[in-house]
Amino acid sequence: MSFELPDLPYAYDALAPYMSAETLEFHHDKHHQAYVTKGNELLAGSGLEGKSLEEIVKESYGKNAPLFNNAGQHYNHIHFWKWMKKDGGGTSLPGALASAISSDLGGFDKFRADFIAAGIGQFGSGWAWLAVKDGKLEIMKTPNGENPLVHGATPVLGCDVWEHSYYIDYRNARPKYLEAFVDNMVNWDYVLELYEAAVK
Ligand code: MN3
Repeated sequence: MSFELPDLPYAYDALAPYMSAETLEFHHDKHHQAYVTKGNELLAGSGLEGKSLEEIVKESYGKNAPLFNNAGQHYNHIHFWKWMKKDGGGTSLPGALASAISSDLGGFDKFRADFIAAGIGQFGSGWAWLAVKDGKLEIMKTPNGENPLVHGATPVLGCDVWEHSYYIDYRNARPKYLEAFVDNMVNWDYVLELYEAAVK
């Protein structure tokens, strides 16, 4: 399948003041579009043209770095837009998710602290993740376009910590951006949807 840029699931200014329209215009229209355009160029002739995006990500990992970087980032960003919503975040989680976070990760406060620490601790560009591995939730971090799929896990929430995701709104204050992501932007209903699909 060839890659296609999805529309944002909300208006460009929907996440302000936590993520500005200017950030979303650059991040979605320029950065994500570039992964799509470059990914399609690299997909042609790679032998993976007929595969799903998830298969392309997993099968190019460690074998075709240029294709992997762009396909991985395409996958990550498709979900990233859906992992946020207007008036999202905070502690009102759907029950099944709250109880899994409680049993697997020691409760919401510990999840929040560990997820933010993963994003702060990712040196340079990358992602902080909540993923399901062997039926349990785990916090992970990965560099560049990598994601939990290539580590035998299923991502259910990810925060882009590339500077292009926060520099316009937060300058170098990555911790403040991560706090705003968890407290004011996460779309917990979408996280639950992916969690339920991953554990069934
Ligand atoms: Mn990005």
